[in-house]
Amino acid sequence: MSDLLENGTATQHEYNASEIQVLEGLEAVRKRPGMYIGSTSASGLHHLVYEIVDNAIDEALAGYCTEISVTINPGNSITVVDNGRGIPVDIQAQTGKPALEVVYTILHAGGKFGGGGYKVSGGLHGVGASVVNACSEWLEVRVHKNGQIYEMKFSRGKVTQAMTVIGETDHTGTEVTFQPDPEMFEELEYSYETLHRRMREQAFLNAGLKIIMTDARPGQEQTEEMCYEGGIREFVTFINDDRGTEPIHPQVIYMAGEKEDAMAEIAMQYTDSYNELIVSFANNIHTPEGGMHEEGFKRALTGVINAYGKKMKLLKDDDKLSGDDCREGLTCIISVKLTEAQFEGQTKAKLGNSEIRTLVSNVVTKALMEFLEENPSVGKAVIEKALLASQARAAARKARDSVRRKTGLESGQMSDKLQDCNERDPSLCEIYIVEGDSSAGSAIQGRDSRFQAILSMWGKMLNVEKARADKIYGNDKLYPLIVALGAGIGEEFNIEKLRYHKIIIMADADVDGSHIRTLLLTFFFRYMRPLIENGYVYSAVPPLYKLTRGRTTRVAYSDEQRDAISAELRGGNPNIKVDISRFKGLGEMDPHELWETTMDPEQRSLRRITLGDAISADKIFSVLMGEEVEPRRRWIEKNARYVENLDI
Ligand code: 1YM
Repeated sequence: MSDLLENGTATQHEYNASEIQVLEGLEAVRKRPGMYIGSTSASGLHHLVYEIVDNAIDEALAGYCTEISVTINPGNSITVVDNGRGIPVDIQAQTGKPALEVVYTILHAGGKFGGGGYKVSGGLHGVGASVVNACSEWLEVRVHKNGQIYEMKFSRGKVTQAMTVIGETDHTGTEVTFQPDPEMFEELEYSYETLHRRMREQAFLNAGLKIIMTDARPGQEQTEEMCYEGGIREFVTFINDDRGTEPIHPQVIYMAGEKEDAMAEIAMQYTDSYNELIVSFANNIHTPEGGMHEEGFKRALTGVINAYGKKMKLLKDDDKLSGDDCREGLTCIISVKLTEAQFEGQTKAKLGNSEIRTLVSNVVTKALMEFLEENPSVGKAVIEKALLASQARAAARKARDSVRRKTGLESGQMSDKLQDCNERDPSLCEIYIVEGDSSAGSAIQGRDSRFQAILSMWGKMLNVEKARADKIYGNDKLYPLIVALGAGIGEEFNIEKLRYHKIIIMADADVDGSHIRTLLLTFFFRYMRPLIENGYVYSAVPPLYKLTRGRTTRVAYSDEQRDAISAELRGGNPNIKVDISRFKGLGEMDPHELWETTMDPEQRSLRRITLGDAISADKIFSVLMGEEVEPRRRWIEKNARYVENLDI
């Protein structure tokens, strides 16, 4: 085997196990795409774009590329262009093929390829390019290099046009266009929103890099140029603006440092919100499950705030601010770059490198103390805010204790809103959270009471955004839910005590349903986050249509499925009448229907809620329920068609 160097020459090195992959070729990708791009649904489809863009961003990190453009073309092909050096086109000694061809046709393990590159780049040197090629009906690359334009074409991973010089050029760069393979993907339509959000995030993370996002599909034409000289500082300002939270000090605090081949940068600002928002990245990859960089940050923050408070006599000797107190209202971006990032956790979205904890902690300890000492008015505001949070937490504890005494939380007395199941092993138990008494009635009759419990929620739920923890504990809507789950709440939450390992939100497929889902997710996200992190929260998927032909009845969960089933029931005979009716709501289904379509483990479909879902819910919630009028107005205008009936 050989490593390809920047100039296209090859060096010998020992064959090792990680390169066995190379031998599998791209057929492996086509056989099991999920292993390489996660899924073949919308998320996998968008992942293709990120793989190509990542190569361009690596080139920017290496210091050679300043501009990247991403275009959704009519027909949902994608074009990505960068102004870097251009992928090497030299003939590789070992294979006798141009490097360009090797990059696009050979599946290679990360890091093994390419000698150059920035020390702390994603470090993958185009590993994704061949995967994208394998997943594309067709893919074309044009490289501007050495004054010439080289072109090469592929279909489903195979070369259809060898590398050809098609003209001359006065600049360098790479241009890739691909059409995702309809044989592989269930979803073929790109979402401008999704790509735009990701590109904006990348523009914030790579200060000064210009990213141009364009939708060229007829009727949807739009383009946006994104370039943030301030990098993650501007990211913090943007988030606070977007959420409508008001900063309590004018400037964003920025800290950065590096050690050996790792670097860390942190931008933070306190706001008047009661919630913290820490968003972390490793090598520009979002790490929603946190990890060592977040740990290092939190540890240092708590240490510095307490030490500063004591030093400035803003805290008494026996005052001690907890981590949560120190983070209330904080918006923070942490971005680290390192050579060999280890991703762990359920969704490989948690950073495991422990050396990063020390780096981040050292950077924050030093820089934050300096900042606060130079800006005593900010220091004072931060300590006062944390003290208030601490007092609220004490009040919450009191409220919780009193609730416990009054209502027997300790004795585990369940509310009459819960119809429990017989089984006691949590791993076998499910709880359906149902809105409204009529749906709850059907669910109670339709369920399998051996392992399915039903909790009915009713009326308007508490606005979690506007309430501190002390109000949450005593709330009569949330209380039955807290008791039923049995694991406590907030700092005291103990997943070991959880009584059900499937918590299923069953709400209608309409605006009100999505409202209650958003409320519940936000509550779980803020007060019972391990539920989501452990993958215990689900959303039931009720059917949308009922199709009847004679005595045959079927249900459909989407418009496409409705059309397919309707055709199937007609059996190619257009004269046969199939009756199609729309389910208006769960409350309308009889218990038997509800069991068959939505609750029977053999037939139902459940959607597992991810941390990402919860974060989006939290965001929607903050915007809709927060104090600020302007972001709410903007959000409603943008999403008007979804929120017609939403009661805010
Ligand atoms: C629109 C997608 O792929 N740009 C790109 C890729 C590479 C280079 C430059 C590059 C890298 C190196 C040297 C190096 C890649 N090169 C390779 C490999 N844009 C896009 N721009 N010269 C150019 O890493 O040393 C893989 S990707 F391996 F051939 F060097």
